[in-house]
Amino acid sequence: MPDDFERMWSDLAPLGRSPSSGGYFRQPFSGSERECHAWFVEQCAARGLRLEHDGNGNTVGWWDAGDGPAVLTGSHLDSVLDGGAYDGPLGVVSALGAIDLMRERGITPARPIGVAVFAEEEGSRFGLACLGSRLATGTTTPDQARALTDREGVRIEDAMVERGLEPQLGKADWLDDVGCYLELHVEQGRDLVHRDAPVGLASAIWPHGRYRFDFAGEANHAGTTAMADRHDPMLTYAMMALAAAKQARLAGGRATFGRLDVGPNATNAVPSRVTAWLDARCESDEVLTELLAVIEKQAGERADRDGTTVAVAAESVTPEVRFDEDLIARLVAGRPVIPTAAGHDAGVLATAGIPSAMLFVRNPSGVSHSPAETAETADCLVGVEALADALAELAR
Ligand code: HGY
Ligand code: MN
Ligand code: MN
Ligand code: MN
Repeated sequence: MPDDFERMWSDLAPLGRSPSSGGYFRQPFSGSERECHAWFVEQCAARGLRLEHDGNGNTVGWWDAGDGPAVLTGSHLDSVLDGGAYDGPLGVVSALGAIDLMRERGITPARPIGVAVFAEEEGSRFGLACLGSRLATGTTTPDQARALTDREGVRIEDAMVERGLEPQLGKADWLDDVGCYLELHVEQGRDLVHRDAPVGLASAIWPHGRYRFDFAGEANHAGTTAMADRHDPMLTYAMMALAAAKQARLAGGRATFGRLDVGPNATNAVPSRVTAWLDARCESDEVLTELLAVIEKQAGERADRDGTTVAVAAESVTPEVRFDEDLIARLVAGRPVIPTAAGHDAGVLATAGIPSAMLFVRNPSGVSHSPAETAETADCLVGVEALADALAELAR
C-alpha cells in the first residue's frame, strides 16, 4: 500500500500547480481541476469502482459491496488560489489507498463504500464554499446556484457544459442511501503537532461566514484633488481592515479581508468603489453575530466621517457543526479529538442530517491555503491505515 499511495500522490500532486507561484490552483470544471478529475476517473476505473456524476459537479466512485446504507468517504480536488497540495486531495488519495488496503487484507464490506469528490469546496470560483455538497444536500437551491458567477461572469451550468458535464442542479437522491460520511483531511493548524499525534478526529467546526462590504465614494483625480476634498472608499476600507482585525482579536475569533475588487483600479484615480470580502469565524454563533454587528456599526460610523457609504451583505453564514458523537466514539481509538475553524463538506453533510466525522492528518507546518502546507508521507500512511480501519468498522 505505501508505494501505491506514493505513486498516486506523485501522479496527482503536480497537477494544478500554478506556474507563477508554485501554489496550486484547481478551479472546478476548468483547467487543471479537469486533469485532476480525469485522474480520479482513471483511479476509479482501475479499481472497478462504479462512477456516478450527480449533476451538481460531484463525482462518486462506488465499491458496490453488500447492501444497506452506504459508507461515504472522499473530499475535494479543487483548491484556493496558490493553495497547498494536501487540502482536499489528501482525502481523495487516502480514500483510494484505504480501499486498496482493505482489499489487500481480504476485507469485503457488508455495505457499499463510496469515494466522493465534491465540487467547489473552496468556493474559489463561484464564491460559495462547499457548493457541490450544498447543492447535493439541498442546502443551496439550484436557483441560488444559478445566481452565482465566476469572475468572468460565467455561471455554474455553463461551466459544467463547457466541461462536457450535464448540469442537473438540485438535491441528489444518491445521498439518501448514505448512512454516514467520514472525510480525511490534512490538519489546518498545529494541534496534532503539539500533541505529537499523527492522526486525530474533528469534534466540531466553528461557525463561519463570508460578508461582502461595498464601500462607495467619489472617483476623482489623484493629483488635482486636495486630501480634504476627497471621499475615498479605500481609506474607509483600510480603517475597517484594521478595525475588523482588532475586534476579532477582542472576540477571540478570526476576521480576514482576503479579497478586494477596486474600481476603477487606476493608479492616478481616487477610487469610486472598493468591494471587500470578509471571512469571519468565531467559537460560537452568538460571538460571530456580535462580532459582525460591531464591525458593521463601526464601518457605518467610519463611512460617515469619510463622506463615503458602505453596504454589507452576508453571502454565506454557516452555524457551528458538531460531528456525530457515536461515530467519534467508534473511531477515536485514543486519538486526539479537536475542533477546527475550517469549513468542510463533512460539515454540510452533518448539518443535512448525515452522521459525519473527520480524520485529520498531522501537518508539521500547520499552514494551509498556501504552498507551505505539508504532511509527512509516514503520517499520511498512518492516515490511510486509520481510514481503512474506520471504513472496515463502519461497513461491517
Ligand atoms: O475556507 C475553509 O474553511 C475551507 O478550507 N473551505
Ligand atoms: Mn481549504
Ligand atoms: Mn479542504
Ligand atoms: Mn472539505
